Amino acid sequence: MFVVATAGHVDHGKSTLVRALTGMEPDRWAEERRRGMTIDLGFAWTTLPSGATVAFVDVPGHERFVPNMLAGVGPVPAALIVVAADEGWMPQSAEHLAALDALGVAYGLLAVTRADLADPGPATARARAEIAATSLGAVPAVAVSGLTGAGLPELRAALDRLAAQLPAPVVDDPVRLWVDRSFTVRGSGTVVTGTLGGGRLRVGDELELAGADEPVRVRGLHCLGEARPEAAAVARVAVNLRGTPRDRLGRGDALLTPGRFHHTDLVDVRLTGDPAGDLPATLTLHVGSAAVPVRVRPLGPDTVRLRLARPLPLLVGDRALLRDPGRHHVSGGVRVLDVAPPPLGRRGAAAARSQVLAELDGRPDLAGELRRRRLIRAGALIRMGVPVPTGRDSPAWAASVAGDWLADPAHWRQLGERLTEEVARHAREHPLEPGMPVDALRQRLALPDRVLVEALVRPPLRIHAGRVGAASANALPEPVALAVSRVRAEYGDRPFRAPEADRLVDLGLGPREIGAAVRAGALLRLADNVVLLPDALDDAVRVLAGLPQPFTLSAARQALDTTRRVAVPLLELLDRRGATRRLPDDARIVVT
Ligand SMILES: Nc1nc2c(ncn2[C@@H]2O[C@H](COP(=O)(O)OP(=O)(O)OP(=O)(O)O)[C@@H](O)[C@H]2O)c(=O)[nH]1
Ligand SMILES: [Mg+2]
Repeated sequence: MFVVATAGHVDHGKSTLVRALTGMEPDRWAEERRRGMTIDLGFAWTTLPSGATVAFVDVPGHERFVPNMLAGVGPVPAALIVVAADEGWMPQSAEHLAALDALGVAYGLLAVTRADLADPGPATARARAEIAATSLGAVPAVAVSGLTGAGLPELRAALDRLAAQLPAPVVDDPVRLWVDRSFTVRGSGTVVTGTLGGGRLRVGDELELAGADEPVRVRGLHCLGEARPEAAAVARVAVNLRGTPRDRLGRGDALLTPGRFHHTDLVDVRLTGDPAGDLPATLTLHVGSAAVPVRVRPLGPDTVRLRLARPLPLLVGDRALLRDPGRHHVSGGVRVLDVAPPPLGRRGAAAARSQVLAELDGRPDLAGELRRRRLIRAGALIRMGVPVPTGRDSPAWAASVAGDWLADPAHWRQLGERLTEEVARHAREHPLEPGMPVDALRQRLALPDRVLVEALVRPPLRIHAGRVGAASANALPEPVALAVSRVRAEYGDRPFRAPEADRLVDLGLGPREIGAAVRAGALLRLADNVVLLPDALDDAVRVLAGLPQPFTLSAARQALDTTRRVAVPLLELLDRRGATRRLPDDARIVVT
């Protein structure tokens, strides 16, 4: 299937032509038929001589309904431009063409209608000249009459040739279905329609809907009136959604492959029409079927920052259109350069940004993104529309540095150097600590994720017990190591006697030294100033297990040959570790 949108001035015969080609009524509303005028989008389809199916999105020509027209052409890559032979080129012929040009539509046909009323020659010549100056370039022209049917076979043949020219859709792409209609079908619930430009939809798929917390599920699919288990781009589709109330979504919303799109209300774009300096401060941005008011901030002769009134799922490289609704003026097209641009708080930031934007062309560029963002998750880049190669063909610099984090190679090297410096500085300032805590390092280096710190640690540095230090960092500073070995020498044969506070002072074991020895596992702290050698715990359990069970505090104290100062916190520690259990009468048993 291929999809073509009509374009052209009011009353030039667009709907008549679609009706003549398809036998279907594109004007769906009674009011449209009563007034003989299209108000909203119409949909009709037919089979061409080659067997290809063409679906038309028929748009209104009246200047008041240009926003509806834009919602129809936004997602459609080909246009059938209609000009009446008897009226010739008119204002909305020009405005519609400007819109197609702004969106970069490159495939089209010219149909000069009402050829039974006037010589189609002059209208054809003028229209071809106007069209040739746009993204459509030179297009084939066919003179037709919707009334007599003259020229219709030629137009069908021309449509077939157009279909053959269109680039093949990318069916592996994520789905971004811009909704152009939503309605309720009795017994089925909410149905939305749209033009599927890329990807594939299946019954049962879960899709993301901006602003909804829960994914929405595809309950049924129709293509051109027929139920289908799946639909691949390009296609006109009607999607029945399970459990989604009708008022939750409408024109301008998008159904998305979950997790594949970045919703943004701030984008930097390149203009393809009026220069940045000529734009008013507020305009309407049209993209897909959406129309959103935007505030415009120039950042260069042809680059601007747009602040959207509501977020949209936009990708780098997207084409969109800016229009001034008050003046009925298409200001021009935009190409999205950045969907997650940096804030411009600092002095000079805008000027620097404008230089960066001057270098961008809207083509996704992984190396450039890494250089500018320095550190980013692969998933975040993909959601911006920047593909991240994986597997054997991907360059080494595009490999993740940790988890799914990617880094600019120069920045990553620099971070490694800074990490080493920070660890060395920490060691100088805290000689008794066995290394710098990973989280402190994460904060010093302003890294968003702990795994990045871990990935930056290289020998001779290593991570031990949540700290980064030299591999020998849990060896104690010499004076502390000496003091501990004296404790061992003095108390080794009476392991449950703790040195008295003044003895600790004599040994040079103040609170900081004790802390260092405890962290290094060289001493066991029972309470302030109550320390034992670390093997004392296992020994104590052995001794206590030899007592008649249950045993009292005093029996334990005697068996361990120690004082209450040691016995009380020692038993409490054994309780906490589950080695002993305290009974209601304060006696204890050893847990075996
Ligand atoms: N004689 C003649 N009349 C035509 C032809 N095509 C359309 N008309 C008439 O022109 C009028 C407008 O036709 P539509 O098809 O409604 O025009 P449209 O471009 O769809 O108009 P909008 O959707 O409102 O922009 C109708 O009265 C048609 O009958 C034609 O080829 N020959
Ligand atoms: Mg019409």
